[in-house]
Amino acid sequence: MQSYNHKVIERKWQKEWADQCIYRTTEDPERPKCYVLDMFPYPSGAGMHVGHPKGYVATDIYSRMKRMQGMNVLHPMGWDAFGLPAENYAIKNKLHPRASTDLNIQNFKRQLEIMGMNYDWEREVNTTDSSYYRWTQWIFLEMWKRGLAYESQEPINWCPSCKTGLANEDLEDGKCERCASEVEQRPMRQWVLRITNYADRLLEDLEELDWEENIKEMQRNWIGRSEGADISFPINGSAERLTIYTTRPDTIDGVTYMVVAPEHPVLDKLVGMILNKDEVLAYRDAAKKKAPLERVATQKRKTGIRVDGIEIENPYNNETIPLFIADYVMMDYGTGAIMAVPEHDERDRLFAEAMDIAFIARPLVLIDTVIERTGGTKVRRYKLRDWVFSRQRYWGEPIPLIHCEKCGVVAVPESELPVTLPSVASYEPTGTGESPLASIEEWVNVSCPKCKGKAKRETNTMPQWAGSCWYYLRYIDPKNSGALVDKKKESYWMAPLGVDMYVGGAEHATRHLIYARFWHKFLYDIGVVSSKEPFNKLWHVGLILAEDGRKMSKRWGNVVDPNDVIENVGADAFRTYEMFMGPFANEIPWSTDGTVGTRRFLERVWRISKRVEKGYSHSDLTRLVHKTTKKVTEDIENFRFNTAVSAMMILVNAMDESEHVSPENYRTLLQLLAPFAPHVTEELWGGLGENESIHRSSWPRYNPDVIEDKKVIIVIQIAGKVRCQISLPRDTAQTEVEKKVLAMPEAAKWLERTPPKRIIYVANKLINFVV
Ligand code: ANZ
Ligand code: ZN
Repeated sequence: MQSYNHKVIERKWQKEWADQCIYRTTEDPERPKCYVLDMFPYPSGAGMHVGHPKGYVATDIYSRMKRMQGMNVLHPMGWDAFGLPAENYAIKNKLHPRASTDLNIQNFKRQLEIMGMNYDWEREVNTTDSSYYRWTQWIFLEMWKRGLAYESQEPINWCPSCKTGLANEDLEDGKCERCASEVEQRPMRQWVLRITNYADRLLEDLEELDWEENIKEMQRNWIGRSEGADISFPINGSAERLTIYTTRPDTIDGVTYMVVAPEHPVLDKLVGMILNKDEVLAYRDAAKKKAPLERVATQKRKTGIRVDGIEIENPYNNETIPLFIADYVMMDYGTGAIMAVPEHDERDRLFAEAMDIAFIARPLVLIDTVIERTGGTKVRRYKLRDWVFSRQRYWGEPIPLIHCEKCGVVAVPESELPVTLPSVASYEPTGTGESPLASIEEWVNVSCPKCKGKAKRETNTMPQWAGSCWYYLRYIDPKNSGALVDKKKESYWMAPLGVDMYVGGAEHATRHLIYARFWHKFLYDIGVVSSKEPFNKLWHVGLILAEDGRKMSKRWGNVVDPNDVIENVGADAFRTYEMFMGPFANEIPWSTDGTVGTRRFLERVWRISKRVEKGYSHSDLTRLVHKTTKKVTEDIENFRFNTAVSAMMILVNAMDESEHVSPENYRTLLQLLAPFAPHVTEELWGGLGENESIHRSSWPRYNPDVIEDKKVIIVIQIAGKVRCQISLPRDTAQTEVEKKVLAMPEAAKWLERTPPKRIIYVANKLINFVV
């Protein structure tokens, strides 16, 4: 056999697997299904760096093992390709985003192919294909028909540099997540999805999911459900009352002041009574410009001013208390007003200290007493806001609605979907609140589907998150032109609990993962899907940092290109290294030396193939093979890939030290390693005389008795040659061992003619018949 040449082997097997379609998947009711999914990539112009495929390698390994374990595995890949980066690139380079997107996809796909991934490419989806987004539009319309999509004029987050409205989920510390600009509040016409209708289910159904607790907790906080009370406080000298929301009615006796959000309408009603009106209105104007998250950030010093001339009465103890206006109270949460208890509430304490307001320590009161005495009502509230769903940009799904002068908003008839994106001369955002589509008159002006009168298309587009809300359903039936997904196929792959394994970045915990769960629940309600939740099991992938410990970025010049690594050490060593780096969910710096280490490991596996001989067996090695099988199986199942690789390294050391390696033991090693290093194991497998692909062989089983040392493997030597072996309880008496061996036809046939002269027994290891 030749020496290990990864370039030849990897190219050869990738071609062979593609030619033989070994990863093609179809529904098979005879076999249990396993749906293994990656968060699909956004194909950027820069291509992938070594950090991107870490999750893909993991699911590749997992899905390969599941297939070898006899499951019918669905493991697809596709492209999340609408969105700002492609559009910004188009603006800069005067290239249609369609063209740059297609180029980027080709490049990403090539990169995944040279990694030896086992995707069924027949099922590839692309969110920017009109045959795909036709169904994104269809889902939107179904929501609209049921009142779950509505037009709103509320002030929303506006990014002045991206020139588009944004959802709360698109902000990071009050800044635009894309370009880091300070976001403003701007009243704008928007399409909004009523995700809050699903808040309880989104919260409660988390309990059933097999997700990491920290991700669930991030979702719980994002949804932010609380139980409390609305209590109305009389305003002295006015018929108005101030209603506040509190989660701690029991602290009402300790209230020392009240606060309203700067936007609170009660200020307008009381304006005649306010002595420092100018000051109050100036504060209100200044607060408008601040981003919501900047206002609530606890580390920032709280600001506010007293509203002079207004006195409030505590309905529980009739004490008179002052009113403040402060921007740490948000208009869009609760009632936009609070009772402040500096003794018990950290935010109130900070504000009271800054404003020199007294603290008072009073005992807590029973909640029911408070409710009764103040006439309050118990309520439940959420932090989750409805999803601002329209963008004033070009590269997104057109919202399939028409504005008619007579009929109002009318849906594009289903038969006319998809509403395709027209070509425009300029992709530049207009900044007017309309997308560039508004300038294409022949596209915008249509006749109303209802009255045939003059009408105009909606020119806003959908946000980047739209296409990723349901793509996992399209993989199931990617070419269906009559339905989003065939009912039978859907229930085969999704019932009862949805996708079996889902892997991606933790940055999606409160965006994609909440949006997709919302859409899925909606599709469940209208009978399109059969599981209540889309993703039963979730693993988040830890970042790979650059060798210098920083994030990999063009800006730092520390990006490692997987193509270079694969060129040098091969895809198998690359994949194995990414899994060996450390615990899967941890953030770990890249090491090029590390890839050389896993390459050496594979070279040793290769060299051992030359010492594989029939007729020799080694009971200690066999026991280790059983132990390793158990460990690798359990480790892959639980995403402990690093310890799976170390276990195989220990086994390879032992094989290296052993004079001979039996074909059975070597075979098992190759099978355990096959998901990690699919090419080299396939090559060596062929060397053992196997004709079928190793990736279609059955996953090795282990004997628990052998592992637990309850049983031992005794090698049987006859006339100086190892003939076979037997597994027996540890410390079986010699006479018993002899009896058992003589009862074995494979042993007896060698002893029939020449009975043994002498029998040498090495306890628990070997029995030697000298003839
Ligand atoms: C009095 C009190 C005493 C409160 C105490 C808390 C603790 P969470 O807990 O985050 O769900 N609050 C109510 N509306 C608000 C608004 N629009 N902007 C800012 N803060 C607001 O929020 C509920 C608590 O946050 C409420 O209960 C209220 O303060 C404050 F020891 O009332 B609490
Ligand atoms: Zn921006």
